[in-house]
Amino acid sequence: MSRKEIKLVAARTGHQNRRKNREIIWCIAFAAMLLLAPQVMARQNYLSTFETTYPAAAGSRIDACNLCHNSPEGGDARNSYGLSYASSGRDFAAIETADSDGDGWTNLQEIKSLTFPGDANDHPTTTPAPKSSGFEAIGTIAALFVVVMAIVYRQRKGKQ
Ligand SMILES: [Ca+2]
Repeated sequence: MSRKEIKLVAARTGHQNRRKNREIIWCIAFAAMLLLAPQVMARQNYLSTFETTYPAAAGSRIDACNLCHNSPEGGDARNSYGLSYASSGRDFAAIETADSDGDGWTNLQEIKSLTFPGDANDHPTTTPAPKSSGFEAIGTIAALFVVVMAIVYRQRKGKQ
């Protein structure tokens, strides 16, 4: 094999490796989006219903994933209010008179006061916690997309 042939084979191998890397990155990005999408979809469905049921709470600090989940990002275990909501057949009105977190305030009183009905440490007599936007999952997807695009851009630039 001549020196020219060796260089040609090396260039081809390098090109194939870069192509494989790019395919792997796209697969990881696609898998990540598939994993995160159902969480975001669930959040939007339930929160849309919540916003329709309680328009005054729409866009407030409790209009977020931790209305029903333990963390502001959602997707983790449900809190006591989320469990009540699930066991009611996903009917917010049916659990208005209940006190899901046992803090002495009904769920409806808490929602009207914009405190979390699934957090016993947050009720109408406490100082409101900082607002959670509930857009963390969307931010994560956007950040992941930017990182993947930066990697692809660097690989393309390095190829030229
Ligand atoms: Ca509470």
